[in-house]
Amino acid sequence: MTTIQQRYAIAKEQYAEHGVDSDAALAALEQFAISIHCWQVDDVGGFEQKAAATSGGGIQATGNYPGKARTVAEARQDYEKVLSLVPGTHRLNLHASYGEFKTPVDRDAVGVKHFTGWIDWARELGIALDFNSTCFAHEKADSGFTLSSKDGGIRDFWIEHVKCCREISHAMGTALGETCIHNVWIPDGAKDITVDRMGHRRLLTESLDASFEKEYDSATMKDAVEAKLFGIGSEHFVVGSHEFYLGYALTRQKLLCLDLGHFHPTESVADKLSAILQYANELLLHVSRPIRWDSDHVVILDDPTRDVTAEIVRCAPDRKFYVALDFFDASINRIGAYVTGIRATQQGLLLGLLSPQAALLEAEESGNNFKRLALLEVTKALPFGAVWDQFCAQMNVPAGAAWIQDITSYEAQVTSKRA
Ligand code: RNT
Ligand code: ZN
Repeated sequence: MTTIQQRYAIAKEQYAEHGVDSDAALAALEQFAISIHCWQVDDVGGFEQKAAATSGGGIQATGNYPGKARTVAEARQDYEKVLSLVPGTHRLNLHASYGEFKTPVDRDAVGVKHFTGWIDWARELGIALDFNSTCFAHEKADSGFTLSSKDGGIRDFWIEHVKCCREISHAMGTALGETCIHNVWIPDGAKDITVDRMGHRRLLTESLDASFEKEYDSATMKDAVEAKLFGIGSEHFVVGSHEFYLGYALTRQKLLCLDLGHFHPTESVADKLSAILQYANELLLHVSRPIRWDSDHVVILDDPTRDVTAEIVRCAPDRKFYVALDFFDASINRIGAYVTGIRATQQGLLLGLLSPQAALLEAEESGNNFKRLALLEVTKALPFGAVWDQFCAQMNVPAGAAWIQDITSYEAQVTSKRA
C-alpha cells in the first residue's frame, strides 16, 4: 500500500511537469482562513430568550434532522468538532442572535457583554471572530421592511441594532487582534408591485449612513453590505439589490458582500470579482450553493464554486478576499454539512492554486486558444486528491473519507442524544 506521502511525491512531479509548485500551493492554502457561519448548527435559530414567535423574516431552513444545538454550550461543542475535522485555522462568523442572553434582550440592547463568553472561547481556541447584524426573525421585521421602513420608529430600532453590532464587532476585533468583518443583510422588500421603490431606497441609504456614522479603526472592524435578488415574500421588490449595494459600498468605502446564491441562476458570480475589483481593493464572499433559487444548499465542489475560487486565486495577489460560508441544511447531519462545505471550499481554492497559470497565460497571450482550452482540460485529470490528502495529513486532520466515520461516531455519542 502506498502512503499519502508516496502518492504526494508522485503528484508533485506531475504538477511540476506543468510548471506548478504544489508545495507552494499548500503553503498558500494554509493562509486562507474561512469564516465558518455559526447558523448551520441550529438552522438559523439563535439563542435569544424570545417572548413571542415571529414570521422568520425572509430566512427559511427546511428539514428536521435530529440533533441540532439547543444551547450555546452545545453549539460550541459542535463547532469544536467541525474545526477538528477541517485542515487549517479558520474563523467563526456569529450572528447577533447567538449571544449569551440570560433574560430576553431586544436587538437594540444587545451588547459586548453578551459576547464576552464567545470572545474568551475564541481566544482559547486561537481563532478570530466575524459578526452579523440580525435584522430578521423579529416582530419589527414582520412588515417586510427594517432599515428602509417608512415607520421612523422601526428604522430607528434597526439603526440602533446595527450600531450595537458594530460596537460588538469592534470589541471582538480589539480583543482577538484580528479585524472583525461585520456584515449587514436585511430582508427588506415586497411581494408585489411597489410604487415607491425610490422612497424605500432613499430611506435605506439614510439609515445605513446613520448606522455607520461612528468611525472605527479598520484594524478592529470593517462593515460589509450584502445584496439579494429576491426572497419568499419579496419576489417583486428587494430594496437592497445588487446595484443598490454596489453603489453604496463603492461610494462609502464599505466592503461589498457577494453571496453566490443571490443572483439570477445563469449569472456568473466569478465574473463579477475582477469587475468590482477595478474599483475596490477587497471583497467579502458568502460561498453557498443555490439550487434553482437561493436555497442555501451545502457547498460542494461544483462548477460555480470552482469558478469563483479560481478567480479568487487569480485576483488575490493584489486584492484581498474575505471568504465566508452561508448555507443551512436542516435535513442532514449538521456537522457533516459543515465539514463537507468547508472542505469543498478549500478544495476549490487548492484547485485554483494548482492551476498552471503561467502556461495558460502564455497560450492566451500568444493567441493559442486551443492550447488554453486543452490545458484546462488536461489539468482536470491531474492527481489533485493526492495533494489534498497531503494537506490534511500535514494539518493533522483525517484524509480521504476517514472523517465521515468521525462524524457518524459523534452523532452516535453526542447529537443523537439531544431530544
Ligand atoms: C440571506 C443572506 C444572509 C443570511 C445570514 C443568516 O439571504 O444570505 O447572509 O443567510 O445572515
Ligand atoms: Zn449570505
